[in-house]
Amino acid sequence: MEIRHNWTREEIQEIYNQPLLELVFQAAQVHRNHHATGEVQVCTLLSIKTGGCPEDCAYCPQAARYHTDVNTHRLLDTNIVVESAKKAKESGSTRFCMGAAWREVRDNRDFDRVLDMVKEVKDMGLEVCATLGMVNEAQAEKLKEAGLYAYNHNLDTSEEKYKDIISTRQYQDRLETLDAVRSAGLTVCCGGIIGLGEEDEDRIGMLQNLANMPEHPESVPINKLVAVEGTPLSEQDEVHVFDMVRMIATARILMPKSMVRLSAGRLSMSEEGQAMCFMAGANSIFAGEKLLTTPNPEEDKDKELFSKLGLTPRKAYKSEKEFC
Ligand code: SAM
Ligand code: DTB
Ligand code: SF4
Repeated sequence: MEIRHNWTREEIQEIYNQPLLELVFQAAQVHRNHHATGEVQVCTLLSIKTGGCPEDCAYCPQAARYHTDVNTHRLLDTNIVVESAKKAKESGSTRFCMGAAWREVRDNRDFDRVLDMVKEVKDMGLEVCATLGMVNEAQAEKLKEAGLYAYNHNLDTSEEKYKDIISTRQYQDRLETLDAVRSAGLTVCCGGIIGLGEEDEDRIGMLQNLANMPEHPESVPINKLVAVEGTPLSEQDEVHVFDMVRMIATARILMPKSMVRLSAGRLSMSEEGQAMCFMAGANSIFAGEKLLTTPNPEEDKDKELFSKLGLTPRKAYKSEKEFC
């Protein structure tokens, strides 16, 4: 099947609103045609600079203006980051993602230190990803030169809903960073969150924006809100796991070759719920007991789940061409 970049709102609505099991069946078929089913990419996250962020993202425990009990810290020492990457590799991760609670990257010594971290982690044979807020093209190029493989920058929700969730920047700012990342030759990791109080229309709008990019993001993380006390969304009703399944399945059908990541929110999902997400085409997870600041399933639990489902971790830097 051809890879499309011209999906209409109506086509996506039709896919998304199908009876759930029909949708999962279709997504599983697309998944089989483009990926080695049973293979799941295992990624580890590390917050290299935590909290104190000037932005006001309503879901985020790291925004300085909300009173959350996140342990804030400045940029970690490079050797701590490298140690953590070593542990991640030993426990089977092939991708290491470093997150900083910055509004944007500045051309200062901290950025030079991040470039060193990227070099060292890349030399360990891990796919290195970073999520540092907004970047311009020159900064994206420096990251690429240092050996960065992917840059994470999410659209999070639809353009219409965005202003209800974040007031300190605009959707257009996100798109500009994504353009800079692409132009620098980095791979793009871009997805969003459900559970912000959005409508189905917003979910569909976000998926349309992702699927109609000139090149699909190589990774599409789908997060379920982890409601954190102190943030404006702390009292938000939890979304049903079937909504995650529906999002993942639709993303899989629209962007057949992308890695679709079952990201934040797994701790509140049953094994059966997660299995259904894998069936719907999710082929990547974050492993390790912590995401950036919130808990994630323990390593042993995930190993058990992989074993029960017969899933195996995917190799690093494996291209889909190897499958076809
Ligand atoms: N500061 C950078 C930025 O905003 O791009 C990078 C870090 S930020 C924490 C990365 C992504 O994590 C956000 O875009 C959002 O999708 C996700 N995220 C943050 N807090 C979350 C939460 N409480 N629950 C689920 N996902 C969350
Ligand atoms: C993404 O889409 N999800 C990850 C990663 N990209 C950086 C972050 C999830 C954060 C969940 C809340 C926390 O632990 O602070
Ligand atoms: Fe800052 Fe990123 Fe959190 Fe927004 S999501 S408050 S930009 S760390």
